[in-house]
Amino acid sequence: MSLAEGGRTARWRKASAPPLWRARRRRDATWAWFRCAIGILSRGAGRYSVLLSQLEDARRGARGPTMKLLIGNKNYSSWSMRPWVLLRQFDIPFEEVMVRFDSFDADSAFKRAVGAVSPTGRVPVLVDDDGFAVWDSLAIAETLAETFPDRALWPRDRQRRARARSVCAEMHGGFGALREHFTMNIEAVLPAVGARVLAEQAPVRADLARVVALWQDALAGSGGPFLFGDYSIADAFFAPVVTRLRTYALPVPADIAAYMARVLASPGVAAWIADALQERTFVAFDEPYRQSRD
Ligand SMILES: N[C@@H](CCC(=O)N[C@@H](CS)C(=O)NCC(=O)O)C(=O)O
Repeated sequence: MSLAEGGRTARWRKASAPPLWRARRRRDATWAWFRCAIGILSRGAGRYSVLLSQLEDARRGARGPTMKLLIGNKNYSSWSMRPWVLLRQFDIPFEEVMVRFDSFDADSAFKRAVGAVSPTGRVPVLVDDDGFAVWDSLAIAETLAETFPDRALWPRDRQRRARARSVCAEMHGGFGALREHFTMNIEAVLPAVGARVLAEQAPVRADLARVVALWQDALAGSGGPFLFGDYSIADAFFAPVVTRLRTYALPVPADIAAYMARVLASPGVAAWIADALQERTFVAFDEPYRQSRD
């Protein structure tokens, strides 16, 4: 049988099919067209939303990055580091406004500048395109995640996202002994201070053990390379802890040393560290043993 004959046969079958079959075939065909149209439309919508976000980026770029982030000295300001590395890591355009640390007295230049945009008088502060200010690192991270939903600043998976939020909140409200005894000082190398504090301070040892356990659990659960798989707010939140462990040469297991190396090499953190090393100011009350940074 030739192809032409085959075609005719098929047409004939279709024409002479009983009315019920014809109705079913019509319904199936309509349904298939409907599904196809939905598929095309939803793929189109996906592309459309990507296009929209690209246009939004272009619009921001064309007008210049107007979203501002007020930060402190990069060598010392661990809370400022978190949203800054997040913005850089996720390629979100912003303008950095550095307000240098001083005495923090009520009438100091720092307090006057930061107090003009935030009632807390502390950095970081995010000031959006309309001049609306958001203070506190965790609130800023949440705001950025909400403003840029296409970037997955939090993990996409619901449970991983919940865990990431838990550990960020834990970092934000805890690890007091580690933070008090090992203030962030990116360019310093202080292994003797690290060893002494670790030997003398049980709460610091407890904080260190908890950080290591937390990172190991997260990495085991996600498989890495970052705490919850891809880089997320959680990694930005622990980035200043990574620099502290390095500054004070605290002992960590090999898998944690490898995670720290990945964080230090990530573009946002690497850029922050490079800038911190360029700074020539030092904060006397953070480093009473020092006269200058030269
Ligand atoms: N909970 C705040 C803490 C902010 C904070 O303490 N920032 C320090 C600089 S790292 C600050 O502005 N200190 C000024 C002061 O203590 O008066 C956050 O997460 O952003």
